[in-house]
Amino acid sequence: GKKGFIFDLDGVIVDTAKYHYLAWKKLANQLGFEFTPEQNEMFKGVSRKRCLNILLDIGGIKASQEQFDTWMVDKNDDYLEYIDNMDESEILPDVKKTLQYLKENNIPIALGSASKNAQPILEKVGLLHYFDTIVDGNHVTKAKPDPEVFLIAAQAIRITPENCIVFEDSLAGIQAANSANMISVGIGEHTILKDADFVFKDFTQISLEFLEKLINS
Ligand code: B16
Ligand code: MG
Repeated sequence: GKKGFIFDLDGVIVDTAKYHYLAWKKLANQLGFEFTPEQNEMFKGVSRKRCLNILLDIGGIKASQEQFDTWMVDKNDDYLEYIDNMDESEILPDVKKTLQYLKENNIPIALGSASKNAQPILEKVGLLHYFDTIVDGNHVTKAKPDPEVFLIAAQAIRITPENCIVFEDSLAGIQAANSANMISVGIGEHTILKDADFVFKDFTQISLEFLEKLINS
């Protein structure tokens, strides 16, 4: 059947994890504790609300609903300042080449991200026009590893799940793709993404021949 491609955003298309980290670290420091890059690993692919819950656990802080909401806004305001300075130089290597190849071959392309800031980020780096649909944190009720985000994306591009190929950098995202019955391609470390059907360090390791094989499989 006809194939469709679904891309995660953070860690696959751009490296916004570093900006999430700086914004969470600032909040942690304001609240009087440290937040390390290692701890930030746990935040990848995880919703903003869930991240704040984990952060407050790390700091041993109990928050009222009002404080919680304020800190959510503070963190995002900081993050938006970083995003505002993004440009196409922040697109990860060979991502654009991959999108271009798919576009030239009339393959539907979707975004499947946990981020509520996905659209402005794609606009900033100049990739928005490649995407036939954007499914992000504003459209889903269940977070990865639940397959909801990818199933909605597949439906939007009118491709059956078993004909969708998902690119993901988080284990939860790979699990989501697998339980949606999609082909999962991990971007990152074999040791972390061991459930993926394929794993590559980054898009420079993905050849056009490999994409062609996926398209014709
Ligand atoms: P926002 P992805 C995820 O993006 C990030 O990996 C995760 O660290 C972040 O907390 C989440 O988006 C929510 O982002 O605060 O912008 O709504 O990897 O699913 O593209
Ligand atoms: Mg990601």
